[in-house]
This record gives sequence, C-alpha cells and structure tokens, in this order.
Amino acid sequence: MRRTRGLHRKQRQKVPFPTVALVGYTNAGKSTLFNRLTGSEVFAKDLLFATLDTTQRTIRLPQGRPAIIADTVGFISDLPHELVESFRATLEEVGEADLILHVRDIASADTDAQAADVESVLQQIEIPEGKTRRVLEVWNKIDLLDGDAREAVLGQAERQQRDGTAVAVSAWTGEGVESLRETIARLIDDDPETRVTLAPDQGEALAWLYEHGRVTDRETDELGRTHVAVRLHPAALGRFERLYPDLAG
Ligand SMILES: Nc1nc2c(ncn2[C@@H]2O[C@H](COP(=O)(O)OP(=O)(O)O)[C@@H](O)[C@H]2O)c(=O)[nH]1
Ligand SMILES: [Mg+2]
Repeated sequence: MRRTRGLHRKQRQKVPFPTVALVGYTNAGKSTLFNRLTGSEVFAKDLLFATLDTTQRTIRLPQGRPAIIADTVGFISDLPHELVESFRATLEEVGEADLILHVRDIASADTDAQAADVESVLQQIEIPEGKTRRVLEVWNKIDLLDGDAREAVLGQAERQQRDGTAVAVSAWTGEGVESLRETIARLIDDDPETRVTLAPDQGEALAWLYEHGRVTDRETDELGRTHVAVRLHPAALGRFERLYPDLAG
C-alpha cells in the first residue's frame, strides 16, 4: 500500500497544479465539502491523469486557477491496527499537500476536543523539505447553529478569515463556500512570477500559459510581441520549459 502510494505520488508530482488535502474528524463533513467544491465539474484533464482516483479531482479556483483536491479518511483517536498502514499513506499524502483544509463540525459539542485530536495527528506529519505546513480550518455545519452561537462562530471566523486561518461554511447549503474558494486561492497563490516574451505567431504558448497558470500582466509592443507575466507552479514552469525551450527565461 505504502509503495503503491509512493508510486502514485511520484506520478502525481508531474501534475502541475497545487494540491489541497481535506482532513478532519470522521463525520465532520469532508466528503460533503469535497463534493460541494468539485460539484459536477468534470474536466477533460482528469481523464488524462490516470493516477487520479475518485477521491482526487481538479477544481477551479477564482481567476480560473486549477488545483487538485483530495478527500481523505477521517482521523479518529483509536485507529484499528489494520488501518494504520493505509492511514500512514494518507498522512504522507497530506504532508505533501500545498494546503491542508482541516474540516471541523463546528456545531458539535465535541468540536474542540475533536480539533485537538486532529491537530495532534497533523503535528506528527512529516513535511517534505521545501514545503511549509499550512492549515486552514473550515468550520462546517453552520446551518445547524442559530442565535448567539451562530453569531459567535461567524464573528470569530470573519476575524480569522482575514489572516487565512479559518472560514465558516455549510457544505450542506453552500453558505460560505465561495469565500472558502477565495481563501484557498489566496493561500496557495504564492507561485513565483515568470516573465515570458512571445512572438506574434506563438499564440499556442500563450494559451498554454492561460490554461496552466495565472496571467497577471500582458502587453503587446510595437513589434507585435506579447510580454506576459504569469504565476506558475514550479512543476508547470518545468513543463513549459520543456514544451517551449526557447521561450522560458
Ligand atoms: N447539517 C449539515 N450536515 C452536514 C454538513 N456537512 C456534512 N453534513 C452531514 O454530516 C454527515 C457526515 O458527512 P461526511 O461528508 O460523510 O463526513 P466525513 O466523514 O468527514 O467525510 C453526513 O450525514 C452529512 O450529510 C453541513 O454543512 N450541514
Ligand atoms: Mg468521508
């Protein structure tokens, strides 16, 4: 299992999109949120990535930025022995994610104890070199709250959303999910900016950049050349350099 996962991961590293992993206590609403975020969107691209199983899909973030989102098994405190291996594989996968979404059932009386359990598991995850542990808490099931409890949770979430540490949602009704998308995009939008100059006949390369990165600036000069500033995931930049060797710089 672990070896197979390792192979999957190696292949997946070729996928030039940032990855987001959903973690959380069993029943927190991870799978519901996963479905809500991915919706019925089926990208032709997903069909190309044979390594993507049903728990991994491509999502489009605001500004058209693609990301891979992965659902995972729930974290529970007493893990049956036979699950430990597959759980370890899950943790390795989570460690490599660009962003971890910690989904919490904020309406549960046990929400704080559950969060503490999940955090202690997250602390044990080894983060590969060159990556930082970035966790966004998703306070789910706000549709179950009303009155003062709802006000308190929404108020606290609004403050924390500004520094990118928590967002309140209902995966069930969809409330807050758009803000969640924006926060995810903001948190993983730290790809380095690359500048590329394209000749007038290089529209194909330009289309590739729009498809795989986020174009932040574009200008055409008097010679008809297009100067593009684009934020690209390092893996996407590598691919661009192989596809268009004389352009990247
Ligand atoms: N009321 C409400 N129920 C939810 C919400 N999200 C998930 N659920 C329910 O919570 C239960 C567990 O959800 P699931 O997505 O399977 O949780 P997972 O174990 O974390 O994947 C299911 O019965 C869902 O319908 C929500 O936002 N509001
Ligand atoms: Mg689930």
